[in-house]
Amino acid sequence: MLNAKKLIMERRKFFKAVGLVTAAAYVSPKVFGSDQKQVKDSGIEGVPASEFPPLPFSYDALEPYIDARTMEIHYDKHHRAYYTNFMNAIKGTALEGKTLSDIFSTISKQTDAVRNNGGGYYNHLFFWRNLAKGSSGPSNDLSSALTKSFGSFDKFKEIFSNAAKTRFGSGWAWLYLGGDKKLAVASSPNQDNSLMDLSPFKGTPLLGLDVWEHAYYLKYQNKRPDYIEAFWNVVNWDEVNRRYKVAM
Ligand code: MN3
Repeated sequence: MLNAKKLIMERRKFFKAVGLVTAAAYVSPKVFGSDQKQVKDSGIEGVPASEFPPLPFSYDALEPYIDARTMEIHYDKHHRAYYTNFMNAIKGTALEGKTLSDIFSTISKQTDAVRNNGGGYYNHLFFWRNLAKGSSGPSNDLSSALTKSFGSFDKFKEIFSNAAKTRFGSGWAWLYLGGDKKLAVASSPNQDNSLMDLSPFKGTPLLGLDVWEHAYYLKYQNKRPDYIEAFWNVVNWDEVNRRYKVAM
């Protein structure tokens, strides 16, 4: 496990590699996707980090909802493997140096290795930022939009939870902002996401939940609904609010 000092240093390297570089490389909104919708960058859709980015919290930060052992394996084995395999898959190709947004916008033309590992790399970066303990809740703006789209906040949670529960096999549940600026919920198989040109639903992801068994099996075994219920205790609403604001 990383000690505090190491974690801070890793974090600095990460912001240097991802935050600043991508902010500079990605000033204007990108147009992509078959429906030519504008999706604004929020930092992690930029050029892949040159080093594997650190986890933004300690392994035990989300206990008891997500246990330390699961976090360690999920981050250090699964996420790291997606990162390494993705970097190897784009090395020496025309994709090297391109933003993740650009790569995802032509993913139907790329290899399965790029699609699965690129998706896995991005989705987990996204997921870690989605998680925190003790965040407040949706902002007034997001809260109004959730009520408008789903009827109420509780109804949104129910719809999102159902999308996560009913995703057959491995995949993700998403809250995303469509090109029409309306909120919607959907689930994707494997490591696909709403930034990919081949996704049946497209838009800016705001909240994602990993429902691969590796995300919960050690603690919850076959009880995926219990893991989904626990997830609501560790949603980083500050990040969801921030992404919503940027995307709007
Ligand atoms: Mn995972």
